[in-house]
Amino acid sequence: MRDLLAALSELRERLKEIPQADERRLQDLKTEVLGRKAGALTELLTTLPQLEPASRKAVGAAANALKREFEAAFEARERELKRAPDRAAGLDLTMPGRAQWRGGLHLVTQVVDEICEIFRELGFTRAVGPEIETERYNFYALNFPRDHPALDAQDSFYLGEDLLLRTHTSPVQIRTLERYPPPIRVVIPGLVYRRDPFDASHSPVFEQLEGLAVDEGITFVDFKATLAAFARRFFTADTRVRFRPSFFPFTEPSAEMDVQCQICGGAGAGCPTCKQTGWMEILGSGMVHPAVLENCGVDSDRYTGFAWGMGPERIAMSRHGIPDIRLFFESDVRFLAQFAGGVR
Ligand code: 2U9
Repeated sequence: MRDLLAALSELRERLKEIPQADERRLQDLKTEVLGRKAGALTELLTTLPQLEPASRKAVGAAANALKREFEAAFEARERELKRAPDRAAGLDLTMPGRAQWRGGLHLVTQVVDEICEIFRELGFTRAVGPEIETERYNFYALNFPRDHPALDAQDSFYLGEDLLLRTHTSPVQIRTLERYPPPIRVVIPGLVYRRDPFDASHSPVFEQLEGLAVDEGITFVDFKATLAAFARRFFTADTRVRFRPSFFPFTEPSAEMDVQCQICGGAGAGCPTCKQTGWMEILGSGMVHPAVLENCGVDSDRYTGFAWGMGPERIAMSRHGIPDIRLFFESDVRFLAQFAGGVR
């Protein structure tokens, strides 16, 4: 009995070696103490049945407790040794991971997709076209006079005598009219380029979204009702709209459409977003000029149509009260992440 207790306290001394043991020593120690055949503690436990019942219980409990202590100490040291190479390399793999940034859609892309989806429900197809154009597609087919200032190299990015970066997406409508017979209903999103300054309200490259409907019997009422329906779906169902007369070479008559200011709700007073008017201009539009239809080989006695153009950056700015267009092009994640949409 006394021998057994002495053996136990001797083993307790061995326990102190574990935290310092290297990998090899740890394995040896484990075999010496817990080994199934000749482990000291295992052997000690096998002698228990020979003890008289009174001391068997006390020694057994002490031996089992010591066994658990050994097991826990071995496990802890084994875990530590496994981590040692990571620690040496300056890594701590037990640290919690950083949240993954999965990326998201740019606010302007989200607005473009949303607008296209509304027009899809109204029967419009999405189309795209080249960013490098000829003067015919970018200007002349659209009824621009030869001396229009937009044709000047000061206003547009020319790449050669008759090649330029498109200044609007309208050439894609021309290509559509040339290629497909009416009825036509298309929306065309895309980047356009102008020699504008890069300031709070201008950028030399920006997104545009234009639309075109051409068919027999299309009237001014179809035009106003379609664009008003769009505004009420994109903003709110009770949004008020108004049309003001305007001028574009490719539409006659032409109009600009305003919606009630989304920031002040139309009140105007003290609102910087609508400059206190209570209204925000969101698009330019009109009935397609007969000369444009004829330039594309479409019979303007038989067919009429309407067209419009809008700037998704400006629409996003008016919806969210964003004060500076440059924020869309600077790739500052702190700004963009506020609007991070789903992954496409
Ligand atoms: C064809 C016939 C007609 C497209 C139109 C506008 C009016 C317009 C601007 C709004 C802000 C461009 O993004 S913006 O700078 N656009 O005001 N665009 S009508 O009319 C067309 C286009 C093609 C064949």
